[in-house]
Amino acid sequence: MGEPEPSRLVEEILALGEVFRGEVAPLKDEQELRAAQARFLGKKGSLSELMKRMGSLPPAERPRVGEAANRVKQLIEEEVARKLLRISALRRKRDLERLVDVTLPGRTTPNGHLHILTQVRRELCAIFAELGFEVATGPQVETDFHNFEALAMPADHPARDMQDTFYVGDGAGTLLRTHTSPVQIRTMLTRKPPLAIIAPGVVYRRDDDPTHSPMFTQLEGLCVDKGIRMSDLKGVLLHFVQRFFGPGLGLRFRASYFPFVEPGAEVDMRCSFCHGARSDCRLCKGSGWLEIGGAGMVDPRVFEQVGIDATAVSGFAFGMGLERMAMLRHGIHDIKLAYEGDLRFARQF
Ligand code: 2NL
Repeated sequence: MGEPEPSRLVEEILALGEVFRGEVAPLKDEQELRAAQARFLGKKGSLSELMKRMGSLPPAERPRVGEAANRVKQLIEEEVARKLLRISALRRKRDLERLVDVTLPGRTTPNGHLHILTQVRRELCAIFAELGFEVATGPQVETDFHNFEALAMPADHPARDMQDTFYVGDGAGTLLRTHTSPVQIRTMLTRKPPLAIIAPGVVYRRDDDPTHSPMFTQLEGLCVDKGIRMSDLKGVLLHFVQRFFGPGLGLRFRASYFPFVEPGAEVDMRCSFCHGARSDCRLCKGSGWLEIGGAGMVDPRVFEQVGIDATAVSGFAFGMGLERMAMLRHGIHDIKLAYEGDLRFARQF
């Protein structure tokens, strides 16, 4: 093969411009256009390929070839710029032609809400706050002393058997609290009467059936001062029942036993569903009463354990299950529903 003909090379270079114009004519977007530009002007593009042949031309012929290359390069760049302008103008035109309904509702994020037990706990705290009770909290892992011993339940006491306890570690000393009473014990150890506190919180027992869960929430109350009497207890609980379940509901005490109170009572309220008027009531089963908790006067032995003089002051205490309060108020039949996180349940409250 002889020397390349200079004018042929120049012609081929100049022809590239037309080939490019033909190739990009149908292109509709910027990316394709840039790719085409690279195919012609890139390092391995068609123009570079042609320019390689310039090396074998006599030096005198080279400037013409270089000139042609520059012209084509400029031509291609101008063509790209023109096409880009047209593409963006077209895009803007389509944008403006699009119909936008500004009256459509916006996209909203659904609101969550507090869990039923949180709602009930907060409401009960607010109701007892109206009577001057402060909220006290404490650890869920407790010592045997705070959970049992200080509450007049020594190691051999039969009442311990009713609270099949979750012991932590190797045994006797540490356990998951079976009630929130230890919070009150801790309060009485650090503060002296007059005291009025409520202790809400989760507690643990080896119970598991439709109305009992191994973990549930309790609210206990304690009031210690000079001259506190059983009638104070009844007044406080009556206020609670009427604020939480409805005005006009009555209250009754039935004698009962808790190791840490004397006397002790089961607390019943009038059935909020039938008010004692239906023998076939599904809520109170016709008894006219609903059990809401236990209560009594603090046993002097408890005061002794925390260093309070039982001859100088007296006190009442009570306890109730928050799940039971929620179930009675809303007619929930299975306690497990409150823990399963099923939104169909959660959304009802
Ligand atoms: C129930 C019964 C009760 C208490 C809790 C208490 C606490 C101290 C001293 C004396 Cl520090 N008593 N608490 C008293 C009687 C009953 O709870 O049915 N709870 C769910």
